[in-house]
Amino acid sequence: HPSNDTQAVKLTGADIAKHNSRESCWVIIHGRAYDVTEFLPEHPGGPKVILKYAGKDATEEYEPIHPPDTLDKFLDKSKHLGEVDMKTVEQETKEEDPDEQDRQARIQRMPILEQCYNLMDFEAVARRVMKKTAWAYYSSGADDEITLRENHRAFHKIWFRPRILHDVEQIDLSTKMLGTKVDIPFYVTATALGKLGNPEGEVVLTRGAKKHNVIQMIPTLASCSFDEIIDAAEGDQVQWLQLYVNKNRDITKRIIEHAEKRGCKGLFITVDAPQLGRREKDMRSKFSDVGSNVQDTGGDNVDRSQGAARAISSFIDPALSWKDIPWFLSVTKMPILLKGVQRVEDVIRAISAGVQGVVLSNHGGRQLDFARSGVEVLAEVMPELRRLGLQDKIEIYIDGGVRRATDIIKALCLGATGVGIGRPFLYAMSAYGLPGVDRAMQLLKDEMEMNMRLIGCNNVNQLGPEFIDTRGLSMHTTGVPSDTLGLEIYDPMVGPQEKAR
Ligand code: PYR
Repeated sequence: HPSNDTQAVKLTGADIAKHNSRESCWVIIHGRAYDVTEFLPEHPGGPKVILKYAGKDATEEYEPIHPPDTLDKFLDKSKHLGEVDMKTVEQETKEEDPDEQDRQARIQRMPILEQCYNLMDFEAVARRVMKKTAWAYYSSGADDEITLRENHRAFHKIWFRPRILHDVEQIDLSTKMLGTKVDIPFYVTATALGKLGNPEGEVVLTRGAKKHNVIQMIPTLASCSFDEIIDAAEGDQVQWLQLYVNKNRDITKRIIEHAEKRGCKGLFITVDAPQLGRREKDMRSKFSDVGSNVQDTGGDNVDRSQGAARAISSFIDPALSWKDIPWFLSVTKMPILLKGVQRVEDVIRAISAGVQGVVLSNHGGRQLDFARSGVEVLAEVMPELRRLGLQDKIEIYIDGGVRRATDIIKALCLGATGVGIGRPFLYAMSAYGLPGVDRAMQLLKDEMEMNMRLIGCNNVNQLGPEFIDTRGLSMHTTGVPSDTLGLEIYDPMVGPQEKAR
């Protein structure tokens, strides 16, 4: 059959349409044809979702969840069949999908960006204008989503002890994270599958982070390729890498070495996800595709009926252990941090193991339900480190539930160097693109400047435990789960409204 790029005559829609079965399955992606017959059983998202597009154009479904180098990496060149004359490809008359029509109508009625006054407003809008599968993947938490809620709720249990009559004319929010000066003590933490929310994907976050001089942590499971996200950075912009450790350590080593070569300034090894948690909202949305740019395992034993998260994570090594840490330290000069530490014993062990930092995190409430919030763990960790004289041996970050600058300030008072923020920027990006991310970050800066003044501190070095009352922090009262986070805890923004039927 026609060979790659040297073909003189383009393939036609009719040529492709003939190969519409499991026995011979061709698909069109971005105007080029691919023979995926032999690849079907290996597809980590399962063969079914490909077969749906056998003999057809699969671009729309494929695009958000596959990094651009996926086909080059995972499909032998002999299966790249060449260009298709797209004029000859029959345009599918799309079934009228009432849900999609409603969504489009809601998009028409979106509030203008300036109506978003805080991070939760972006969530409220995103929830109504994102595709259902995308919303389900981003917003879901593990099991009953108790930890998901607790992450934000925990900040409500910490109260301030502001000081008065301290000259607060000058406020400086800047700090240093792993040696990098940043404008405000948060970073954009790693979240997978950015193109589900925005066709441009993670590079939108890169640009937002540049504008506000904060660090972006690049996810292993990004929709964009790692190099695209690195290339989107400008000047001396600093990025870190979040790492899922592959069962095949050669692949992991290549990823680490490449990241170091491309200038990443920190390696955050995820340690709270030997198996991805059950996110039932995601499972229900019947997501069945794949989005990793790194896994090459998979095969027939992959469970394909469990949502996006499970489909993209089959390569993660559940055998990862403390024994592996010296190996990581030996293969890179980047600072290594453990992301997902959840008790003081493990922080102390991390210090002994020689890593430079930890992120106290429960993976945004997506892993172990009833894991405690990062901020509560922080309150357990710091007094013990101070008692042992270890408080300066390591940088401590937290993530999970940060929605307000007061949350950031509380974490810093307890002793964190900074906080990671994930979902809010995804929601801002999904609803409003880069301007949304820009505004979300600016809102945090404005909130933080004001709140620093109100508690009587000029800069982050002045923040300390004396400014907070944490007596309520260990109280774990758990209400009946209900989706109140972005919608009901304060006077909500209006719209986008459902269309009257
Ligand atoms: C998540 O879905 O939480 C991942 O980290 C992939």
